[in-house]
Amino acid sequence: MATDAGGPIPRFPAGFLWGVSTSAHQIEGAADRREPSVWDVFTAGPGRVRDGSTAAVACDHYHRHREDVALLAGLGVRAYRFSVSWPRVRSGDLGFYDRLVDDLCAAGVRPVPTLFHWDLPAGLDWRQRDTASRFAEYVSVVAGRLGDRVTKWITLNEPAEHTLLGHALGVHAPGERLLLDALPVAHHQLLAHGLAVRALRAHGATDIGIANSHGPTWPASREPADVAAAEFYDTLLNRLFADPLLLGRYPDGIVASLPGGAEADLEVLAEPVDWYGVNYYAPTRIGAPRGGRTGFGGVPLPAGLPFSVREIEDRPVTDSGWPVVPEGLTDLLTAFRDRYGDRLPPVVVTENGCSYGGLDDQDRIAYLDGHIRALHRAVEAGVDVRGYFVWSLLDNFEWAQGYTQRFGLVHVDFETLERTPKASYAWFREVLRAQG
Ligand code: IFM
Repeated sequence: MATDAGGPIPRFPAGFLWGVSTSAHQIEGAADRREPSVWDVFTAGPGRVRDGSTAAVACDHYHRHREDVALLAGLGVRAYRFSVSWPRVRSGDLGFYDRLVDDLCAAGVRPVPTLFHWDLPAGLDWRQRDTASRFAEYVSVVAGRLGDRVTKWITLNEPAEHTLLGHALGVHAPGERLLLDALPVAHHQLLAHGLAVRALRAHGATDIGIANSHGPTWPASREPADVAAAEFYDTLLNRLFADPLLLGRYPDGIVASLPGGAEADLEVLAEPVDWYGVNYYAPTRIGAPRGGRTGFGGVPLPAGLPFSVREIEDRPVTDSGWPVVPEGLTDLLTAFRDRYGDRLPPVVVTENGCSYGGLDDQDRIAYLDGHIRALHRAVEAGVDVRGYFVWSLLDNFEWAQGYTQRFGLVHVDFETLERTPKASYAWFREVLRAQG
């Protein structure tokens, strides 16, 4: 099976960490057993989610986690990246994560919790600096409870998307439309990251990373206006979130839009991490503003931004409309190595995956096969890559797309909650077996 999509996948270095990812809000359900998050508030509003759904039940992982741990064990992954729900911890229910971590350890699957994956407790706000301190306090509570069994930690998931989609464009929770005035939200999350690293270190943690989303930015043409627009976008998506952590400075032109005193925080933001997590899905083609509305991953962009998003033609697209560009992963990682040099710690691909329907999901197999090979080319080019996590174990609540997009290796019937492994699950299991 591992050879279906084009010969055996080349061998990755010994100790390479193979895993799958999920997040709390997208799979747990049991919303009645925790405090509300900004996503509960957001989805209660009309027209926010494509199919009108909410994550109140989702995959009901909260009650079915044993079945899901058995699926992980059957798949043969060494690690499982999930997220801890801050609202659930605030309601006093750390017991759920205790049970999950115990069951994972018993099954020989390493728990890799993400401490924030967009489900901010309702009432907190990333525009407020104080939210970063509240986050560090919560991280300390979680580390105190789980740190005897959890050794690998992720502070934040994709602060770029949470800033852009949630606070600049308003298509994700909390639904703010601040455009470039959303930049303080980015700074406060990065501050939260640095404070969380310190809190985890205080509990003895030695294996800490972040899951940042990155992708190559392709200028629409060589015209200076297109190149300048692409550089601006690249700064927003890539450098804004990597430079402070890895170089201890913000990219040129950003500081003026940040809260006063942001530069004084850089020492905290640059608190060293043990590895750097990259979520990769696709490149973006960017050109000069065209005056009209343009789209961003299916989301209409307001006029007035200093760039426009252009279509990537001649590529297959997934069900979510994202182009399939495996070599973008090789290019991204080699460009990171070139830009950050010795400052770049070992890299882990903390998410990569695609939305396709059906149980015999040959498109997903081809996608994953292509991207794993592209990752191997980055290894051959000298990038120190230590792990790869598929997004996602289960079909789940895909944010503003509701249940219309299926990213899982395992199909979930959202009426009965029955889990059915797809062809891609069997294929990935064989890949893992072949990798030893
Ligand atoms: O489902 C999301 C995940 O929560 C964050 N990264 C991208 C995935 C697919 O859109």
